[in-house]
Amino acid sequence: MALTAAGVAYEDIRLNRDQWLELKPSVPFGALPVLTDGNRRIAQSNAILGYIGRGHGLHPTDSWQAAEHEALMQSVEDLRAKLPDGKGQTPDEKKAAREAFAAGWLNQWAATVSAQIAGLFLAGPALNVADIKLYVIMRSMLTGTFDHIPAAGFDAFPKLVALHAAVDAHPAIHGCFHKA
Ligand SMILES: N[C@@H](CCC(=O)N[C@@H](CS)C(=O)NCC(=O)O)C(=O)O
Repeated sequence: MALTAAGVAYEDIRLNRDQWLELKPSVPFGALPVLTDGNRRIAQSNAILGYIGRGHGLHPTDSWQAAEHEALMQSVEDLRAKLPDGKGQTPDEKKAAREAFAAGWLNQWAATVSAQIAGLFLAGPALNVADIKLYVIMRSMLTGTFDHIPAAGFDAFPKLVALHAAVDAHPAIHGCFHKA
């Protein structure tokens, strides 16, 4: 999505399980995504987003503001790590853990992020890669990717709802999820 927003030609390579298991040992940190640019390779989604953003006017040029955006992007990785995955739990235990997470950690995260949104996007009227990062995690929650995370979870945070809607409607992003 960042490359699409940047207007860069790219190849999106998706792997099946066998292809991934073959590639995994050779990939930095043994995880995806990985960006290849010429003969160089970089892993970690936030490093990839920062690289694309800096090169294409989608990341703040002010060093402090860029660090603030990077902190927000990192908080999304924290969110993914904190989300109870239900392993070793009964369905009822998983449900309770997810609901407690939504009411607690996730609610606090949303309040913290919301307080940093200038509006419409994070830094004002222009899209940045951090907006895309926030959009993707919110979208997965709003579309029910995670059981027991209420779809109405962000309703108390109108700036988050507005940012999500603005990224979704952005001409460079809209086609990624919505067919014409
Ligand atoms: N912190 C990493 C997380 C990467 C990650 O969790 N990748 C998952 C997919 S979302 C993965 O490669 N899983 C397959 C595996 O570990 O074998 C990032 O932001 O890129």
